[in-house]
Amino acid sequence: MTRTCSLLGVPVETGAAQRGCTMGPASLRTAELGEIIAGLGWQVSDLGDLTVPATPARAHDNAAIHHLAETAALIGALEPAAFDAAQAHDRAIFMGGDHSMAAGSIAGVCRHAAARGRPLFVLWLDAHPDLHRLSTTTSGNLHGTPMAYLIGEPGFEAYPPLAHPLAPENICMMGIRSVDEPEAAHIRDRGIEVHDMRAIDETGVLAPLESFLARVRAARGLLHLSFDVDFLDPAIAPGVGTTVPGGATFREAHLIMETLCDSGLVTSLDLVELNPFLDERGRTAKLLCDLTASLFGRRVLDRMTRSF
Ligand code: 6HN
Ligand code: MN
Ligand code: MN
Ligand code: MN
Repeated sequence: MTRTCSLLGVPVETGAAQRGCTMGPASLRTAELGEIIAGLGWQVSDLGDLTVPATPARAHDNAAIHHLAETAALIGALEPAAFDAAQAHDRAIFMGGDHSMAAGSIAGVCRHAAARGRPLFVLWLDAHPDLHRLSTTTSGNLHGTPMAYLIGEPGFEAYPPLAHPLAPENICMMGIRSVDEPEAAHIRDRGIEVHDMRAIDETGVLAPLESFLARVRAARGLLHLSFDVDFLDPAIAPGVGTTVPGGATFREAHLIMETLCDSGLVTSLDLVELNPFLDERGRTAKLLCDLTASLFGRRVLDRMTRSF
């Protein structure tokens, strides 16, 4: 039976310091994300772009915060759209947009998992843990906060109430190499599994990934992948506003996607932080499409040039 996949664009940039992420979904469509997945035998439905209602500005005690009302409205609009997309398709893709959107996409997918009576697990590929509370962010960029909201940290009254918090023990973070002190405290207190770049240098990506996937499988969990472009080394993925040196290589990233494909566990994913304004001739968008193709079943041998 043909498997189904949805694409939903979430053109937002209000959570980031720099503008440009609103063009992310358009860039992924130009790089033919949908056509590539369809070519791998999936039935693809492009649901278009999410529209977020306009809201009056809202202040916070933390004066660094900007675009609070817009972010709350984004979460409110995306949570039900993500729930519906996950309910209706075998795999749902959310095309960002900056990473603040994960507060809405993962909240919706959490509710979907709960409706199926299954626990949700999240593989978080990012240079950053995005674990700030609204009270601890000093940049005020709300893409640094979705994970803290999702695990039910206090102080998020300005965001929509969260019906199904994500269990911190169901999170695995890889690629981390830029952590602010309040975020490090949450990682320790909440016991979040983090494989930072030093750990990946030491063990490679496969051993920690396979042990996480074994946990997901044993719990009969659904798996959401949240892929932040800055997980990748900036030398291969320049189209992002928050580059941090020392990121994952081309092969580390493909090996993760190929292993996830073999596991059959991924039911939804975010592709976030692509900033086409900073990209070079679409190469970051094309790389994201190529990595997604590995997740959807493209094999190394299929990538070979067919000239005999
Ligand atoms: N992202 N920790 C930094 C901040 O501003 O709070 C960086 C956040 C980056 C967020 O890359 O999705
Ligand atoms: Mn992020
Ligand atoms: Mn990041
Ligand atoms: Mn910060």
